Amino acid sequence: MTDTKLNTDNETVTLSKPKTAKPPMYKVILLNDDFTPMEFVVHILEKFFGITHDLAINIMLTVHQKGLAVIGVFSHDVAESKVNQVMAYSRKNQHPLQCTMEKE
Ligand code: TYC
Repeated sequence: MTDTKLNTDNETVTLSKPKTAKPPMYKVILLNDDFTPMEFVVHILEKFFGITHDLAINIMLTVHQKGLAVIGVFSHDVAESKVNQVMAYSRKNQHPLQCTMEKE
């Protein structure tokens, strides 16, 4: 797709850089706390993010040591759905695990 515009002499000129539609992406972030069991966090990462067991352990330990980690980057709707799933499942299991999203 090539964009055009009229110049001051009313001539059509081609814009050198066509605009491309680039939807904003969102980071899904997992936060550390002192109470959620490590195994539960690993389970969450496998269940809702399709992450392998070994990688899930690594990510969980990163959150445990550093306080937070980005789990993935998604479109707004997918990121929101992941956050809601994690929060609902954690509440259901009475864990205080926090998951949030942030524009990239
Ligand atoms: N810090 C927790 C513990 O020692 C484990 C944990 C890891 C909790 C990651 C939340 O997102 C988290 N049991």
